[in-house]
Amino acid sequence: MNPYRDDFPILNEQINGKNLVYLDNAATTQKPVSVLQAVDEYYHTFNANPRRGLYQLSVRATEAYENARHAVKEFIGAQEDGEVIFTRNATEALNLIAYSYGLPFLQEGDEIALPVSEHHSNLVPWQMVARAKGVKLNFLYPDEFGCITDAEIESKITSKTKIVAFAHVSNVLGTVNPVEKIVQKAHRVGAVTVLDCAQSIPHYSINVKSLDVDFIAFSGHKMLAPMGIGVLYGKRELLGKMPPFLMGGEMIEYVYEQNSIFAPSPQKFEAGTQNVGGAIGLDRAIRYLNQVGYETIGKIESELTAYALKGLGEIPHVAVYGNASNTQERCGVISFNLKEVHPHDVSSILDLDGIAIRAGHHCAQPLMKYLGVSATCRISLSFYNTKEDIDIFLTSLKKVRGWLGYED
Ligand code: ALA
Repeated sequence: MNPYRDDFPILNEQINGKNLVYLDNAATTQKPVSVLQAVDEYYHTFNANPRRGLYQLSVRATEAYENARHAVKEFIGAQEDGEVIFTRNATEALNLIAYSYGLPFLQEGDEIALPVSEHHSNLVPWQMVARAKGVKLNFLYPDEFGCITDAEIESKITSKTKIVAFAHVSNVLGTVNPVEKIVQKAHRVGAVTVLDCAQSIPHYSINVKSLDVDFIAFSGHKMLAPMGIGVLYGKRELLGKMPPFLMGGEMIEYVYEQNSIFAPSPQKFEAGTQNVGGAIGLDRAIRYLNQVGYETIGKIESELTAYALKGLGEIPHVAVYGNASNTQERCGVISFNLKEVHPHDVSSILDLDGIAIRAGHHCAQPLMKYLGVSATCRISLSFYNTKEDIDIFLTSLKKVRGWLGYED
């Protein structure tokens, strides 16, 4: 039995009279009791607006918020706390880079290189920069396994490239992109790198120094923390020269009638009241992940991924996208289709058995077009899933075509 399941009370819920089988962890993860309790304790006992009050409660809230920043700094191996900016989510972090780095520092004729497999959150903000500045988006296309090849890296990242924005792990195919090779090439041509870690940070230990990335973005809610808290990491020298993204309270040194002097990072990028409860939840989620350990997480998830891929491979009429044969490093995010059945129907029918999967374009429409489909079904695994979860899912999936009247 998986020893972590008891930490996640939601896994005992019943859906349609069946035990919940939660296989949509790439959309959001469930939360352990320790995270729920930490957030609860904050709101029950020391909720106050941080940085503003000169009284006990506000001081405690400020301390907890800044401790959370320090915990993130340690977790990702940043150089200093000021390189960690709290945002609402990865999307907001990526928008911050687009508005505060892309708009001021890119010029007409420059290029932004990015894989066609990017989530819309790491594509649409760059389209905005491209339109505003006359910049070209240069796409890297994956091979049949969903991987970015050396040839693509060499030919698409050029002396014109000023930003290379890419996901560490694809939210559709589970592919792990070759971060080191991409970062090396980007830096050789003088481009900055933006790594979307939203899908990788729940599964891999991330060290910004050894990866040598310039920016990373991730969301708390995909790594056991609450929704509404995310992180932007940026190298100190880059953050230092970037203008603020949002203007308002607490991001200033001094405000005159006609202009303002901005505070240094991270305050410069954190206008308005911040999500202290979310930051505390993230701090606790980091502690939980560290307790389980990435080695254990990797071991459980690789076994489950191999098991699920094998099971899917044995079901007639199932087509798995990307690295179906499990021959290359990958995460437990698996996209597939069932012949002649729309993914929404698959998802709705599985829901009758209490099984939660995602169906649709997964906010990656250019990739869907590249794959020649409009939508896929997707399961995504976490270390708290079990082989039993996968067995229940496979058994239910086998029934779908029959349920719709197909004879085989
Ligand atoms: N980005 C999340 C997903 O891929 C919502 O499901």
